[in-house]
Amino acid sequence: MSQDYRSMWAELGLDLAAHDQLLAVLGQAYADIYQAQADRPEAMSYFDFVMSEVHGLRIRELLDARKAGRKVVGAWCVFVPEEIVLAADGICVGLCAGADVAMDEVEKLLPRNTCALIKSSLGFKLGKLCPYLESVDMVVGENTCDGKKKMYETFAELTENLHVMDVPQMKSADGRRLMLNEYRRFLTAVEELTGVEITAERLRQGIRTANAKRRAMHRLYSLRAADPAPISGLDALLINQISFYDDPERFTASVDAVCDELKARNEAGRGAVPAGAKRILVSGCPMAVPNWKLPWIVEGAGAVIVGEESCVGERGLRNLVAEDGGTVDQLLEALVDRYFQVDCAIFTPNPDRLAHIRQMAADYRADGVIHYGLNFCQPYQMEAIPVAAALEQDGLPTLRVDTDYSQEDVEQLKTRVEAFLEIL
Ligand code: BJ8
Repeated sequence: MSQDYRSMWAELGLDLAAHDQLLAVLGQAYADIYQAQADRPEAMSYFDFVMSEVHGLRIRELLDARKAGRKVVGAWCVFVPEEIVLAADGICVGLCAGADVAMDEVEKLLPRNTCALIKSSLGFKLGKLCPYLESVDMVVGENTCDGKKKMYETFAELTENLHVMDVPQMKSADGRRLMLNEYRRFLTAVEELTGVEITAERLRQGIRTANAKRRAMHRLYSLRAADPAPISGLDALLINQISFYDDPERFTASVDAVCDELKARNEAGRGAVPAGAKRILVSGCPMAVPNWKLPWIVEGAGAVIVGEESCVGERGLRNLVAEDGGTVDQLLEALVDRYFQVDCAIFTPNPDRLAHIRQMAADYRADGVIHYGLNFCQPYQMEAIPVAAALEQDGLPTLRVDTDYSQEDVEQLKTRVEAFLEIL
């Protein structure tokens, strides 16, 4: 890493020694998992580059944008509408939450039996390890699961720029009204932060940019329906993960370049794995960088992941926002129309999620489903039980995996995944 980045990290107040260690672990994991893959699409080199610069060049870009007067907003959840930030010429980025860091400090403030994603979100702040968190003008927390809600109370004491957004728990008329009011309140907060008045034209442009990104990802998802699958699940996950960090227009063009290559691969019958490899749909909790453990195990066992029913995947990016509203109010309604369809397990009841898993399994011709739950994630772990029972009834074998960010259970998971692949 260049000295330039070290002085940048020092200015951001990062703990340089711990950050060096984190980058070393991340770099090693990346080399072991990604660079070890054979026959990757050439256009993945762009995403390799982004990953290698995820704490470097991208942070430099954010800081340069801030110097030029733009504002940066960070979020952990796909309920935060990026379109509103883009409409104010802001930049929306995902915040680090995929690795165990500063756990000793975290467990002084949160119970041990809190999910790894929540602990990690706080750990990156306490350990001064996330350059995104230290580069943003506003952090948006959302009242989704109970663990996150309560963690934000702790987080609020560590930062001055936290905006907490309420999120409905039921898909009722009142729930919809709540979401609309909260998006309106967020729009006002973004206007105040940026000093930009969000007009209908600006909001429509923000929607177009976010939709273009989603369209490119929808194209990627559909290309994975081919047998042999033209891209590994690991590479597809990486692209999904990078969608949270990258400049949206550059990202869209880079996904399209991958898709062009995958289309040619499909036409030539060339796959990332041999035809007939077992096809797996992964469903459940989001996998943030560098959480590649389960896909690495599944694909290391010779199967291929053909879809992610996850917020770092299709749950987070499916459905478009209507672009034709003539007023800010109409466009806000259109945003709610789309985001209200996100079938996160925090909703009760949540039948749409099972319907979506079934649809994805059919579209991508999955041989089986692996339900991925993070330990102590009540919404997804509890929903996994009826979801798995319903899929089994459909004749779709389903494996429930509950894990965390540690490597301690790797051997045990390998054994379970291999046994599952055997029965498919
Ligand atoms: S819309 S999935 S990104 S909330 S794993 S922290 S649910 S205890 S992440 Fe999520 Fe938004 Fe929903 Fe998607 Fe809680 Fe579970 Fe932890 Fe979770």
